[in-house]
Amino acid sequence: MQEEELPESLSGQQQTRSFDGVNPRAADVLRRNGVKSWTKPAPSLYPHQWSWDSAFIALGLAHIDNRRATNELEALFNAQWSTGKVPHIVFNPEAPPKSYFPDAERWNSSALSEHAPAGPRTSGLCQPPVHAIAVRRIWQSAQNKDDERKERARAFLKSNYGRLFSWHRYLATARDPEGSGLVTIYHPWESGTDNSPRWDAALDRISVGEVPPYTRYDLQHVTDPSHRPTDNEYDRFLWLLELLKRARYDEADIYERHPFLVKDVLFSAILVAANEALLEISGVVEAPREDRGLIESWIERGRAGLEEQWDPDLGLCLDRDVLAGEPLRVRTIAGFAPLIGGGLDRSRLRDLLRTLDSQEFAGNSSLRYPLPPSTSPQEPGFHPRSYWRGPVWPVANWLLWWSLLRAGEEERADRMRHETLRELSEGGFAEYFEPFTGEALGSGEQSWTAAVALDMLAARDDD
Ligand code: 9WN
Repeated sequence: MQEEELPESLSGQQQTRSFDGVNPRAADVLRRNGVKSWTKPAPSLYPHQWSWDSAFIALGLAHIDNRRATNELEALFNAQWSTGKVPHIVFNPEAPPKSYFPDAERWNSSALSEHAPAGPRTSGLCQPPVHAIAVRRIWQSAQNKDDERKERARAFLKSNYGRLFSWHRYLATARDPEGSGLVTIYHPWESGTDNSPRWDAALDRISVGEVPPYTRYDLQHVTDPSHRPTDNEYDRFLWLLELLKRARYDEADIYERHPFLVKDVLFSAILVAANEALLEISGVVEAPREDRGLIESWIERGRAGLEEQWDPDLGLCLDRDVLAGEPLRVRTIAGFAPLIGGGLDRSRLRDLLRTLDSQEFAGNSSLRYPLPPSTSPQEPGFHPRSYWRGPVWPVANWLLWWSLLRAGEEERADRMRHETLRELSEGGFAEYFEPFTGEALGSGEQSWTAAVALDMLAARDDD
């Protein structure tokens, strides 16, 4: 890769530098974390396959090894439930004992639900649907390769389109019985932003019952356990899991009595963007016309649902607590959901950019790099070192960077890309970063961090 020029708006402030070393280092992380046909999110903290991690990993792998990228997603979709749900964890039977909790035994999915796959053991939850976006990247990156690789990519799209479609249909129906365009989550783990203050109010309302005894193994893999979710939060997480098991993971039952039902705007916006990708994929595979009509209607409904959740005072989009019938008024990166959902008019785009550039997010003058903290430093629930309560997460930067590009905001997108790569080239491929110091936190050698770096680096060559 060539020496990279800074975007014009940055050139006065910093010296031109190159990210030459980032690509091979990122590729090495993915190689080292590789297990047979899929990739661990991190060397020891996360020894199984995680759903949205795998989607980001495939997005990065698409630039260096298309076959590994397709294998990654196929391994995940081999564990899809018959309802269409793609589980948030597929357990690795060869993971060391006592390495991650809750384990397959605790979820007990296949014994409790006829919809769980009989083979691979899985959790009973799901995570944001980045997968179709990764599949489209696999297709795009094969376009400048030889005919054989193009054909292989087409065959991959054809054999996986049905799985993607049923995954999105599950989200549009079982997870949105109201037809609101917004996805309901049953557990903070489904949001991917586990202990973000987004969920504090909804979790506080829950009275925790008897949770069977458990030992947390996550705390032994991190340098400072106080950054991980607290024991109090874990009790709530585990209590919700018990309730899902009592409902035998039955959607209607869960919807009737589960105490945590939240319309997650970030999840919903990713679904809208993924539906745009699916629409394109449906064209490549010549899917039935009815499918295309349905996907288009999901996109439209999703955008309308996000618009309903707009808070003009905060200049952000808010999650909605279904049971309390109220928006969850917390300023986090999830509030930029409409940018990710796309299709915005100029004035809504302007509103969102104003918030993004403000002191509340990337414009905060104390930041080490002008990158949005996961929670605004002006929120009472902000914590600069705690999981999703303030640190900068490179995958979140990727989502915003990619969405800014789609919105035609190239200069801002370039800045986001450049600053993310700068942070990674200086701090390594950590799980997340302290926003004011840039200190690398959480697990080191996090796969999706390496993967988004690969995708950002490739943007200069491919786009
Ligand atoms: C629970 C794997 C996953 C990510 C999530 C992140 C974290 C798990 C945990 O790690 O969640 O699913 O144990 O904290 O919050 O986004 O997919 O990297």
